[in-house]
Amino acid sequence: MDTTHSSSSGADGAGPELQEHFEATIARDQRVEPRDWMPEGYRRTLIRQIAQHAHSEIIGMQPEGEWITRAPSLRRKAILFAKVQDEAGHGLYLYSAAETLGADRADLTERLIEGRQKYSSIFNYPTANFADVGVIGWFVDGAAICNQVPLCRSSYGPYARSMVRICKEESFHQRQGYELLMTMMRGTDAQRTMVQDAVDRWWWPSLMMFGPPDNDSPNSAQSMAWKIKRHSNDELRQRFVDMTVPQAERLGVTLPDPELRWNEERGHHDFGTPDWAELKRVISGDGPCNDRRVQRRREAHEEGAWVREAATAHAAKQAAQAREGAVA
Ligand code: BYC
Repeated sequence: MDTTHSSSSGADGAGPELQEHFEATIARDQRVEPRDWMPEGYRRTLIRQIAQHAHSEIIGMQPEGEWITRAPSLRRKAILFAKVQDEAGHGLYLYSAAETLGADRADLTERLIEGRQKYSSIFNYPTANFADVGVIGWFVDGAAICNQVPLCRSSYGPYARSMVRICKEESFHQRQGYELLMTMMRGTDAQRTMVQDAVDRWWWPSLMMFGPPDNDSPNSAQSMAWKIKRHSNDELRQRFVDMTVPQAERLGVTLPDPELRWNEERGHHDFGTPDWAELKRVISGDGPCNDRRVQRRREAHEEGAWVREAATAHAAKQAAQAREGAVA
């Protein structure tokens, strides 16, 4: 059967054999690859999620990046530099994965800086002190691991494969954050206070990273049926809470939720309800740092125009030389 497909075709009106082949691929837990026929909704959903994910990695460089010049030692500076660079790399793998679906990277960037495409709510909060760098590593990268390890089994091949390396790097990021906090907790009272303050500010926004509750998540059912997502938002949020509570005890900090307790019957921790109105506000552009983050991204894009122009001119020159060489 011909499952080859160009990005301009793929209307859902394709023959039943193509539809059946796609559904059988999903049912057998096999991968859908770029040249396979796929329903237009599947393609659109993937571009939406992968682009948002890529944008999150790139915008996510900012809150921590602001601390590179202020890191307290050369060692901390080198670690932070490496982490922020990794995030740039993650963004690039993800934009490449989106391109295999026919998306244009320049167009995705335009959508981000014009506010037409989303990125993770978590990066719209400020980083007030150096402990925030540790807490982002521990909570935000920890949440990213919970969310993204299952995406290594996502049904779309290029997305799943990009997740494998990203998750390995996120594990390193989480550990560096936790190690930084361990060091601060062994320090002075003032350092311990900084850590607890950062934990208090980042806990609830971190829980919101997993998205709205399942009963208010319009995309989950279809994305799970297509095996793009493997678990619901609430399942992953629960997994994150269960993973983080013992780590907090070990570290010696208190998670700011009076309702947090072990539920023997469920075999999970019960926890309070995040402020879903706050999540909606932040997603719709009204968080503490939304304007600043997008403005910075816009400036970086404009400042980088000469690099893109130079690279394009260089590629054109190389291509012309190759053509001349082929003729000679
Ligand atoms: N923030 O139906 P739902 C990182 C949107 S990068 C903003 O549940 P879905 C890192 C959602 O897009 C972390 N928007 O959606 C980087 C949808 O809007 P549209 C990023 C959110 O897609 C640097 C609407 O709300 N991770 O780890 O089924 C340094 C309804 O939601 C959020 C990823 O992108 C949010 N928190 O599920 C350190 C992972 N939540 O498009 C670390 C991949 C929801 O319908 N993405 N929305 O207008 C996913 O797993 C899923 O897309 C989500 C949402 C779980 C996030």
